[in-house]
Amino acid sequence: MIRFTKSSLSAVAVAIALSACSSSTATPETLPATVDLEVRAVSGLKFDKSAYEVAAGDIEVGYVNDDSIRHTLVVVQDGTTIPNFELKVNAKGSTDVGTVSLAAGNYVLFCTVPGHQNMKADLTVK
Ligand SMILES: [Cu+2]
Repeated sequence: MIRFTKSSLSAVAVAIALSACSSSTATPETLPATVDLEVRAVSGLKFDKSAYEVAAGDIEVGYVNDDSIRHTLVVVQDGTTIPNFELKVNAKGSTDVGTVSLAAGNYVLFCTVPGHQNMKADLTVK
């Protein structure tokens, strides 16, 4: 028989509270309608499009995993990854949302998971 003491129950409650707050980005099951750019990871180590386009400024990016393995999303310009922005979708159906500030220009979307170096797409910001 398992007996829960008061202290073990509060430890569980703390663990749940911590896990709920451990990610700095929200992970809703569906993307908010407000996203400026929606990117989906699909099977075959690809994004759903080979090229995306969005208006310059603070861009809210929504990332959806339609594949069965984990993927990430970063933005690269001239070989340099834009700092402080990385979305992660760990399983099929996972979503992640984050905001990145980009000026007009040409960028590349890229997945950083080892072996996924061909998983990229052009991003035109105008
Ligand atoms: Cu990937």
